[in-house]
Formats: sequence, structure tokens, C-alpha cells
Amino acid sequence: MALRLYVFHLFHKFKMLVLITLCFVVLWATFSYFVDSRQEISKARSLVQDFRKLISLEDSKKEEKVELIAKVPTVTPFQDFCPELSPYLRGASKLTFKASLTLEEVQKENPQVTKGRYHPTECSALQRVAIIIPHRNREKHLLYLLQHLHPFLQRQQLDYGIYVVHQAGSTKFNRAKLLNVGYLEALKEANWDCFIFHDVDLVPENDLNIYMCDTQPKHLVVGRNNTGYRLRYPGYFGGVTALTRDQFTRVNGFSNSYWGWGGEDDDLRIRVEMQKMKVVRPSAEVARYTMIFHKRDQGNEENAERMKLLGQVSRTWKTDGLNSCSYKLLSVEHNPLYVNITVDFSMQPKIS
Ligand code: UD2
Ligand code: MN
Repeated sequence: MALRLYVFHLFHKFKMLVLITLCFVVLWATFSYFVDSRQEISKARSLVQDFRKLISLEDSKKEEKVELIAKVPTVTPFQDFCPELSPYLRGASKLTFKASLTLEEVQKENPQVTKGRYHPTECSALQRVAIIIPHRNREKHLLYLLQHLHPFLQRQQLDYGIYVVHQAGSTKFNRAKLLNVGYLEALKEANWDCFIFHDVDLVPENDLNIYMCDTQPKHLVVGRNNTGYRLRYPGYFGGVTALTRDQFTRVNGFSNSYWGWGGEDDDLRIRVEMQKMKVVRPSAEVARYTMIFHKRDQGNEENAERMKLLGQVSRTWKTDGLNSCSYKLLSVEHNPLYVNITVDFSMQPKIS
């Protein structure tokens, strides 16, 4: 009986032990579950925090970037200069002149030109060049020239502006005086380094003929289609010439006294030579032009006085030129593709 009681007692103790152990296991499991989940939660929390940090970092970077973009102007003053030779040059090109061409079409082809001006955005142009075109009653020629000249100058990575100087009325045409007006008016708008005096009917055939000024006055037309692409005579300085501001002021610009056709180009060459400057030209293969066919215009008859005037240059150049160029400015219109300057010379003394 005592033994049975003893065994029963032992069994009861064992049961209690098992129960207590079970309780401990359950308690431990619950505890460790909570601890684990707390760790998981804190891990997850830190993960989320890290992610948030990352996102906010990206955002701040984006903001920084946006800020940077906003601060960079289209042309920075510290932008690199364009290369000596533009990578966009093509050399000789076949020119076409479509009879039905309109100004709207040429405007559409040149959306980056505003008020006759353009500058490259990828680099800082080597020279600021003003193209001065004397004009009266040659609208179709002007259209063809604009169509070809804009892309040509852009391929050369120039900072340029095109100024068309229009002579109003029916007074004898004065090409040289119009070019002086163009020079004076263009300088009121911008600090141009180089001036290209350009006939309206001459279209350059090769973009290696660079429209920049040289250390000496430059003659850009060696040859043209209707003269077999040969230099007309050794001292020839007509059609298209490039002079820096300094070179042009040293010769006092063009003479204002040549009314009608001829002589004014030779007069400029004499002025250049008198200042001990030397006319330079690009190579004959490059300096080629197509002159759009035309007859002698009404109001631009041959100037019979031209030989007499040419004989007086050494006496007259100092007082006849930029410093005596008086004119009546009728208007300055900023068209999309060119600045149109209209002048009246009818009050000026003229030799008939
Ligand atoms: C030559 C010269 C030119 C000039 C001229 C004599 C060449 C290639 N050109 O041209 O530079 O020396 O002889 O003055 O050698 N113009 C008008 N409307 C007119 C008249 C003339 O717009 O009614 C302008 C136009 O820009 C024209 C330029 O003046 O291209 C020269 O006149 P031109 O073309 O009649 O003379 P051209 O071809 O003999
Ligand atoms: Mn001509």
C-alpha cells in the first residue's frame, strides 16, 4: 500500500514537472516569437527608413539638377570656342533655285533664326559677323540668297546677322553708300567683329569659303559661273568682301560718291592699298559663286564719272566715306530672316 502510494506520488510529481516544462516551453515560444517579430518589425522599419532616405536623396539630387539646369544660360560666358574648322562643313554643293520658292518656306527651313540673327549653342563662335546686302527691286534674288546663306553660315558655326539695306525711291542706285549705311546701322545693334559686304545675286557654292575676317581685307569671289570661275582682273574687289571693323574704319569705309553702276569696288581697293593693307583671297576651288542671271537694272546705269572719281581717291578718301555718310533712315524692320533697313538718298547731291 505504501509502495503504491509512493508510486502514485512520484507519478503526480512527474506530471507536474511535465506540465511546468510545457508551460515554460509555451512561455519561451511566445516570448521568442514576440522578440523575433519585434526584431523583424525593427528590421522592416529600418528598411523602410533606408528606402525613404534613398528616395529623398534622389529627390534632392533631382532638385539640384533642376536648379543647375535653371542656372545654366543658353550661352555661358565660359563656353568653349568653336573649333577652327566646323565639323558641319560639306565642301562643294549643288545649288538649286526653285521658281516657286516662297519666303514662308525659307522661314520654315530656318526656325532657329530670329530677327535675322543666329549663334551656335554648342560653342562660342570665333567671330560675330554682320552680312550687309545692298538691295532694290531684286526680291527673288534675295529669297534665293537667304535660302542658301542661312544654312551655309550655320554650318560654319558663326554668330551672325543679316542686314538688307534697301534704297527707297527711284534715285540712282548707290551700292557703296548703302553698304556704309548697313555698317553704321548694324553697329547700333551689336558689337560686330567682321563685316561681309555681299551682292544680293551671288550665292556661294562651297562652305569651305569661310565667312570670317582675316588679318587683311578679304575678297571672297575668285570666280563665278558666268565668267568661267576666273578672277576678272588682278585688282578686282567686287561682289563679296570681308573687312574687320578696324580695317573698314581705317579706310573710312566706302566712298559715298558713286551713283550708278561701277567703280565703287575699285575705289575701296585703292583705299585698302593706300593704308598698306593687302587683299587676300581663298583658293580658287573654294571661292566659287553662282550669280543669278540678271540684266542691268533701271536706275543703275553705268556711271560715266567713275574713272574721274577713281583718279581722285588719294585726295578724297579722308572726307568722303563713313565720316560723311548722311542719309534719311525711313525704317528698320526686324523680319524673321533679316533686318530690313530702308533709306532715302533723294536729298543727297548726285552726279548724273
Ligand atoms: C558687279 C560687282 C558688284 C559691283 C558692281 C558695280 C561682281 C560679282 N559684282 O556686279 O559688286 O561692284 O559690279 O557696281 O563683280 N542692286 C540692287 N538693285 C539694283 C541694282 C543693284 O539690288 O537695281 C544691288 C544688288 O545687290 C546687286 C549689286 O547691287 O547684286 C550689284 O549690282 P549688279 O548686280 O547690277 O552689278 P554686277 O553684277 O555687274
Ligand atoms: Mn550682279
